[in-house]
Amino acid sequence: MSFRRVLLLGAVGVVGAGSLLLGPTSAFAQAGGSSGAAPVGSHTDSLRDLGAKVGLRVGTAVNPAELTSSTYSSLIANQFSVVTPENEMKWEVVEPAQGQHNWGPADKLVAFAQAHHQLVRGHTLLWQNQLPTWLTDGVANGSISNTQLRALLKKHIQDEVSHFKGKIWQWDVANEAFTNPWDPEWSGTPAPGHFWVNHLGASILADAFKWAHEADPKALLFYNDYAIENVNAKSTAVLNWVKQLRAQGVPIDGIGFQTHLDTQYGVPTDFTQDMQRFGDAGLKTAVTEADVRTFTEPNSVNTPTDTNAVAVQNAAWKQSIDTCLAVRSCISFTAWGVSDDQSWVPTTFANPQEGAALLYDSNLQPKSEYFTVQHELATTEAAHRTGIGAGRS
Ligand code: 9MR
Repeated sequence: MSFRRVLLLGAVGVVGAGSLLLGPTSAFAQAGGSSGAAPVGSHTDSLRDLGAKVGLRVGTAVNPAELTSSTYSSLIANQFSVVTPENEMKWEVVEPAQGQHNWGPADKLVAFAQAHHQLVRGHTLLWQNQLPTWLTDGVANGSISNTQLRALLKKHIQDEVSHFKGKIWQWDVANEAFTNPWDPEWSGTPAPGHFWVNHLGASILADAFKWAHEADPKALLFYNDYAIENVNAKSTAVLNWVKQLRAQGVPIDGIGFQTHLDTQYGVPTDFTQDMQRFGDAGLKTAVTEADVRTFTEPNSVNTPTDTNAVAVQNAAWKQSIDTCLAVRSCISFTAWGVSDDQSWVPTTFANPQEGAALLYDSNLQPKSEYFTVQHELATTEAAHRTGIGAGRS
C-alpha cells in the first residue's frame, strides 16, 4: 500500500471515529473534531472533567522542559488532572553527582501542577535503570560496598520523598522488580537479575516502602510494573508478593499497571478481572503508563503500516480505560506522554519501527484514540470513587 493511501485512510479513520463516538453535543465535534482546533479551552469535554464526574483522575507523563510551549502546557492543564514526570524524578536526574541535588526540573512540574489544580504521581524511587553513573560505577569497581549501597538508597529515598513531602499523591516506590515468565531467570519472586535484589536481597523492597512512608506518611505508595494486565503468571506472582508484604505490615497501598500495549500482542482479554483481584485484596490500583504501539512506516512516528491497526489500538485504549472505570479501586488513568513524536516508543522500537502509541499526533491534534477514551469517560455508568484528592485514608 502506498504511503499516500495509508495517510488518506488514516485520516478517514480518525474523523470517522471522532464524529461517530462523540455525537452532536460534543464541543470538539462542534469545533470540527479531530480536524479542527486542538482540544484546549474545552472544559466540559476534557478528559479531566469527564473523569472528575466519576472520581477518576486522568493524567499524562510530562516532560517539564516542554512546558515552555504554550500549546503543550495549555493542553496538559486543560485535559489532565494528574501528571507524572517522565524522567525528572529518577535518581540519575535528581542526583547527577553524589551529594549534589538537581530538583529543578521536577520542582517546575510540581509548581505547574499546583497552579493547575493537578495532583502528581512521583516516579520512581527504586529502579534498576536510570541510576547515576557515580553509583553504578562505584558498585562495579567495588568502591561502594553493599552496606554502603543500602545506606545510599535509604538516603536517596528519604531525601527525595522529604523534598517533595506533601506534594506527591502517589509514589511509585519500586518499579519493575520482577523479571518476566519468558526470561530464563524467571523465578516468580522479586528477581534474580535485578540490581537491587541481587545486591541487597529481596527485603530491600519492603525497606524502600518503609523509608518512603517515614518521610511522607500521607503519600500513597505504589509498586509499578508491566506485563501484568492479564491474569497471568507475573500478575499472580506480584499479587501474592504484595499480599505477603501487607500481611507483614509493609506500607504498600497500591499497584500501578503500566499498560504498555502493542497491537501485535492483541488487546488484554481479562484486564478487568485481573485488576479486580488486586482491588479485592484491599489495594488501590492505577493505570500508570498507558500507550498502544504499532508498526509504523519507516521513519514515521504516526503512520501505521497496517491501517487495520488503528482499530486494534482503539480497542486496546477502550479496554484499558474501561477496566479502570469498572474497578472501583482504580484511582487514576495515566497515558505515558502526550504526542506520538515525544513517546519513548519510536526510539526504543526502531527496527522494525513502532510508534503511533499515544492519544495525540505530532501536531498535538487528538487522534481517534483520544476520542475513544473521551467517549468511554463520557458514557460510563461507573460508580463514583472517593478519596482521590487526599493522601492515605
Ligand atoms: O519514557 C521514559 C524514557 O524517556 C526513558 O528514556 C526510559 C529510560 O529507561 O524510561 C522511560 O520510561 C519508562 C518508565 O520510567 C518505567 N516503565 C517503562 C517506561 C518506558 O521505558
